[in-house]
Amino acid sequence: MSNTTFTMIKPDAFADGHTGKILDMILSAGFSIKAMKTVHLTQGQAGAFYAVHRERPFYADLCRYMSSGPIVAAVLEKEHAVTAFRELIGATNPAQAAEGTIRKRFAKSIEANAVHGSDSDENAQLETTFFFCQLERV
Ligand code: IDP
Ligand code: MG
Repeated sequence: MSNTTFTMIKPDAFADGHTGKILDMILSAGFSIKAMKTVHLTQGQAGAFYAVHRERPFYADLCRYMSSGPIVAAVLEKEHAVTAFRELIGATNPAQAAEGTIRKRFAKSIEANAVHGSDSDENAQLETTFFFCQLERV
């Protein structure tokens, strides 16, 4: 198991001023921040990041939403980071997210669900490389 994962504070949560509260929940849960930056993605960059979802009916909306305003991208460290962070953020659909999770507290909808969290060690590595090494060339 790797000890790092990748996260984004999505445009709705950033615009609503929840960045500080979300980072506080992340730090309080025992994660440390290894890298962090604010970025305003282009629609093309959002599309490249979510390419795995390109056949899904919500893909075009998702790319528009993720490029609608600034986000915070960060690399987090903790033991079993990927699974621990997925637990902290809660289910994709906030209606199904457990009490005490970030999405339960801050998500507005299944799309505008406040935060991203990698779903595997492999994707955590790919997503970190995408944001911190490749983004300017996408
Ligand atoms: P995850 O973020 O919990 O891993 P994914 O299935 O990987 O969920 O979907 C990526 C993102 O696409 C979600 O976080 C959400 O913003 C959006 N999304 C997922 N399912 C739907 C849907 O049914 N309608 C609209 N947007 C969706
Ligand atoms: Mg996912």
